[in-house]
Amino acid sequence: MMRTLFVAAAMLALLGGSARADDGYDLWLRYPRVSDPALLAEYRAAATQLVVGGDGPTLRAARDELTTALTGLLGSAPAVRTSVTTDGAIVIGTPRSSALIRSLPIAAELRGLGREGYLIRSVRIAGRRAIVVAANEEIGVLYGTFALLRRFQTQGSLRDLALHDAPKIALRVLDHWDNLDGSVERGYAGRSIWRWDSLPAGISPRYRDYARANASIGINGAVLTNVNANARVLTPEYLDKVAVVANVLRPYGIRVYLTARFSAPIELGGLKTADPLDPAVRQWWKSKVDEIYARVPDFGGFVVKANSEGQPGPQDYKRTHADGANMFADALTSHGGVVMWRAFVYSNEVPTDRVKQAYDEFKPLDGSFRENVLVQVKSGPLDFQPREPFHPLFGAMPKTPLMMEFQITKEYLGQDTHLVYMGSYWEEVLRADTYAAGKGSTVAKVIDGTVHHYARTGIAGVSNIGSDRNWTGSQFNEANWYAFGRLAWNPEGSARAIADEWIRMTFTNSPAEVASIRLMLLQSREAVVNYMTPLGLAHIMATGHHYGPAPWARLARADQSPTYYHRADTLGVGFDRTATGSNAVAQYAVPVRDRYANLATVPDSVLLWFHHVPWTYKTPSGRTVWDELVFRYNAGIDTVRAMRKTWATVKPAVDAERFAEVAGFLDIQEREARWWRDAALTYFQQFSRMPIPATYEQPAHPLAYYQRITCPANRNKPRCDVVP
Ligand code: BDP
Repeated sequence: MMRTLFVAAAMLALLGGSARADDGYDLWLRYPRVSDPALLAEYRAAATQLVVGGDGPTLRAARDELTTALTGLLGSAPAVRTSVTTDGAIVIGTPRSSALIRSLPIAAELRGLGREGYLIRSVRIAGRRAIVVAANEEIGVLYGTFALLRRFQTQGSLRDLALHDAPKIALRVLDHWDNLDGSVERGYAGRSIWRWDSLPAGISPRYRDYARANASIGINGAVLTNVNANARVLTPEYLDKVAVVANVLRPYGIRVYLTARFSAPIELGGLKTADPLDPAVRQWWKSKVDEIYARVPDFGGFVVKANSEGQPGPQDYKRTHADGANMFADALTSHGGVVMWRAFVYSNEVPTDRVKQAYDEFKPLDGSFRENVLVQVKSGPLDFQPREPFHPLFGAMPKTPLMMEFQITKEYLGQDTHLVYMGSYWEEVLRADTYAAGKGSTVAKVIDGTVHHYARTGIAGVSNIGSDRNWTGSQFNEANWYAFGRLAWNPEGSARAIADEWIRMTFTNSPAEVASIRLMLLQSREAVVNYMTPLGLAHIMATGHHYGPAPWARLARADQSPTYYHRADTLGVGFDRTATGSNAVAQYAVPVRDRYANLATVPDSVLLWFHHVPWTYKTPSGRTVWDELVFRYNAGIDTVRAMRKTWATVKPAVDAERFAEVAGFLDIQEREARWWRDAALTYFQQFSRMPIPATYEQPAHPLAYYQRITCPANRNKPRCDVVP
């Protein structure tokens, strides 16, 4: 009996697909067979035929995806027909591509959905039951197709469907920090997916799968190259390669963008200057842009990092960021291209708090940018720390479209190995209230254009994608790619709901396991904040690779030094950014400013970001700052331990390969969380001179031990040598 049961269970697992071996390559587009028999029967009945009205490349992509997906989910593909002949048809198309779609009473609803929106409706066509996926343009149909598939994948009901949706942000792009030599700056998932050496002849099958994954979450732009740009990508040789990539991505609604190196007119054009007001320079860029559009007619435009971290820029010629951005804008405008001009600028020669510099430079330029410029602002004013307050530029530039820059690749949050769900992070930033136009002026509403009526809107995510089989360096990092796309589509979306979708599509629909994995995801962000930088600490990571703790580091440049950021001394800890200090807090609108500036109202999550307080200062919990630090570091570890336990419980529902990888990484995460705690606490204890209460684990080693641990400078996989 036992044996029969076991065999039956094994067979079921095989047939059901829920536990098949998997390396993560398929992301959330796995399409395993629906295991619940009743649901399977219902879904099969709803998908007997596929009627595709039209034959454009994007509609073909939708058809192919439906065929692949339904074959996987239901066991066989629906018959492709030109008209509805039985119950259970899925009909896709646009009013232009399909007379059938034109004949349906959906014109009014479609009108409000724009170029990329879609509707999904249960209808009767000549008396037969059908589901219609319709949109104004083919790309909307593709997005609608993925939305319908999401229903199947998450085991939602297909009855009486009446859905419609459209993106709230126009430009939803991934920024690849990929170099032409195949390396990836801050990439932890192997090499670049762009195989420049084999292009243009060699087209990796990955390009199409990348495009499918992006289209499934609504990403419509890809910046192929690093912000620390190499002018070579603008040479004819490379533009031919770029054109081939663009051709593969185009049917999936993805436009290609490039980073423009400001000094390219000198490096490639042989000019003596790159002054943005020099007519020869302007002409050079104009011709270059024309050359690009001749190969890539829907080229998106440029992303520019200028006068930041040693990159050339307009200030080299005593011109402003606006002069620089406008030069590119003028070259691009007749083609419909845009400039994404980055606001990530700081200089150690400017004797002011680094977090103030972007605002100081850009705020006065509000109103002086061309219509096709977006200023791209990082989520926080420093640099993608585990937690920062939102960037004060959001809400401060009513006349300049600001776009969000999130970092998916987790440079400062455990990179490939630590499980950290960024959905929670981004939700926190997007929901923060800037008060720019009164209460409710959230960051989400600033970047979606509601608050200042921006004519253009955009959001960028610094990609975590590489050549690894699982694309992103770990199974759970895939969730961050997914969450970025979903929040880019709707910045008011819920991180929790997005987590649920991802889990159901990526791991299992079984409610208990969905709940367990969701718990892990939703706990993970606060955990990493706790074990790395609690209470508003920031930038105490090791220098260079930013992996692991080094609060003791003091570099030649103060503005890159951990000691500059935490300011620990025997009197206390934290960076005074109130009026008695750098006064960075004054960059926020009232009442945000007052809330942060006042010790009585500042949330303890950003206490040490804004205030320098004595070690004995009482936090809202009643504990001193020192005791609270001890408490938080330990709480972070406890959460990781709990995540490990939870993961162990989902073993039966997850294939062995992915289960083992995640379990292995959680083990590393726990060890490294302890490393973080012990290194940080032994270091800060020199100043606080207060004990770690005996109820807590005590650091295993003296401070000097932690200071000796090194990681490879170019850390892209190998582990740091001795992690206790
Ligand atoms: C920092 C990274 C660096 C990037 C820079 C940027 O450490 O590699 O070049 O940001 O965004 O986070 O330009």
